[in-house]
Amino acid sequence: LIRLRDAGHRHLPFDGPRPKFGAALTRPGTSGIIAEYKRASPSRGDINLSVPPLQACRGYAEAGACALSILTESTYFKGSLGFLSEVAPLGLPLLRKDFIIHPLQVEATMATPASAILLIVRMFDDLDELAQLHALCLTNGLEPVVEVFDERDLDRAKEIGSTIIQVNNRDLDTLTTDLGRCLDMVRRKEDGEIWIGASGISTPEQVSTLKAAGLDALLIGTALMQYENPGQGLVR
Ligand code: IGP
Repeated sequence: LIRLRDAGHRHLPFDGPRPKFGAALTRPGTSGIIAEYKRASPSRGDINLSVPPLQACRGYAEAGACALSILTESTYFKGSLGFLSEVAPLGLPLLRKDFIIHPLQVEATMATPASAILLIVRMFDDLDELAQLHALCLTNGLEPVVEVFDERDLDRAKEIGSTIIQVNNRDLDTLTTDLGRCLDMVRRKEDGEIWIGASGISTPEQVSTLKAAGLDALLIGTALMQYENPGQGLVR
């Protein structure tokens, strides 16, 4: 059971700028790289607990990342909602990465400078619940990024009208990654959709292959966070 850590109190919405996330991924000349701040993960344990969010993300920004993904989940990823405000001064669009299942979590996200929020199709048995959260994000001006793992997830994402689709290459049971998942699924990309490939990406060759296959943007975490200064892992 996922505790609603954010749900304890009411929040005032953040009223500063929320740069557009989807637009940043498709703007002409963009690197199309979403760099992730992830201190730990279930598959890797501790990855980098020493680099503070602002230092890591400043490096990402300087190396040309077009957006940032920030793990805010505390138990498995050692994240924090506060990281979003820490890195907001960099001016890049921020994606809140967490396990979102309840409207109060969307409300809590509105109190942060996040532009986008991850909704994982697998977390919902009831498609209506996902559709309602998706709609709630849109009404609040938060861009929902809908994560799919297989064809059935993708059917469901399309059914609710998702326009930003993230394919997770990681098998949630074995925690292994297979880039073939992105390559297969992107064949179902339609006009008006923005597609993100995520997990297990670590080389410039993989980036080129995935982009050539039609993915608009690629999300990279572990391969960058392994560096003492994670921005070093991104070559302009
Ligand atoms: C990043 P990697 O292999 O580059 O560290 O993967 C990202 O895809 C991964 O953190 C992720 C994730 C998630 C984390 C994808 N979907 C959902 C938490 C919840």
